[in-house]
Amino acid sequence: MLDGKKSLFSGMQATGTLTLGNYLGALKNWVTLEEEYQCFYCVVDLHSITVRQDPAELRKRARALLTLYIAAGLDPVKNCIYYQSHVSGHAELGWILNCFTYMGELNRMTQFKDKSSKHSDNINAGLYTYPVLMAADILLFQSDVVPVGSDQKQHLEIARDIAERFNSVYGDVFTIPEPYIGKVGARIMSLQDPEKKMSKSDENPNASIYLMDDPDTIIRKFKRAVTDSDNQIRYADEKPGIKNLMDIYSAATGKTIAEIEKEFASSGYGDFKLAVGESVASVLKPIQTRFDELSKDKAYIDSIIKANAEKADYYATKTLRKVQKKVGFPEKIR
Ligand code: ATP
Ligand code: LTN
Repeated sequence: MLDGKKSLFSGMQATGTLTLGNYLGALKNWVTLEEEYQCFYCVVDLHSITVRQDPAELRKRARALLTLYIAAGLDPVKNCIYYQSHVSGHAELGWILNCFTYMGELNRMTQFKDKSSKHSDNINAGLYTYPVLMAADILLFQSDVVPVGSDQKQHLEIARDIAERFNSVYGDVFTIPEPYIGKVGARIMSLQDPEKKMSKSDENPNASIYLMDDPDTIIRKFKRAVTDSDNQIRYADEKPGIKNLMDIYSAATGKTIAEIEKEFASSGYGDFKLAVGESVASVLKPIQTRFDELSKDKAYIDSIIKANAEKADYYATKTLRKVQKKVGFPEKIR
């Protein structure tokens, strides 16, 4: 809770171009939550450097991501949209929480295992303690809910464990956050390997739909999507490719799986793939147009970055002061 309103935090890394998975699994849900919650949406650039980045490229992508949050429909006055690196409380609370996290807990994190096998030349301590910084992000804003895709569930659990551990020593300092995982689109799979999640860091561009892909590219990628050979549009675990396309179509059109099965009862994969492609292209079109307009308005985006960093810093500092006092740091003489 913050100022009597339920609070919400979420973030994305500027590690690549956002995919349809990021949109359907996270961003799309975010837009519906701004009335009910005090919302903080962060571009988590501190997290991004757990993998080596080109500095100019990171800065560019981070700004594009922040702009995309707005283009996707987040009102930057109602929602606090900002860069993690502009609010030093994230790193400061992260350090304190490191001292309340066990190595055994971190050893169990699947994202660490995945990322360290992908980046075996750079298994750094930041990659290992990533979930602690993520816990700090969430707890800094006394977040009640955290909307994420299902791959982040394990990180949410550790954030709750850390908060409960801290509270059990020092009293009720942190709100215990709940994950908010949308019903449709929580796990969009790769178009080339439907056993794997669609990911912005996938090397194969045909595996992902990027939010900035033009309609022809989108339709072509869906046409090439890996499916099976029985040519029936049926939602079943043994048909992961078709299941994924049905999930995407459902999230893009609002139709239920039963409605989709009925609609395509007498169609083949070709027609279905085309319909999925067209529905996705039409969902993305207005976001792309808005993104292009916003990107040209440097002064407007700068004003949002400045105002929201101040707002986020205000709330972050409030929690941080409380935590510093609890753990026994001396008060600053002002
Ligand atoms: P990376 O490839 O760099 O690990 P990513 O594509 O997995 O990135 P993140 O930045 O880790 O994306 O995630 C941003 C948000 O999007 C998170 O809430 C995450 O759960 C959600 N998300 C990511 N991929 C998917 C997906 N395939 N389906 C649904 N949600 C997803
Ligand atoms: N780990 C998340 C990004 C992230 C996040 C957060 C999400 C960092 N801090 C706090 C929700 C809340 C990811 O990789 N998707």
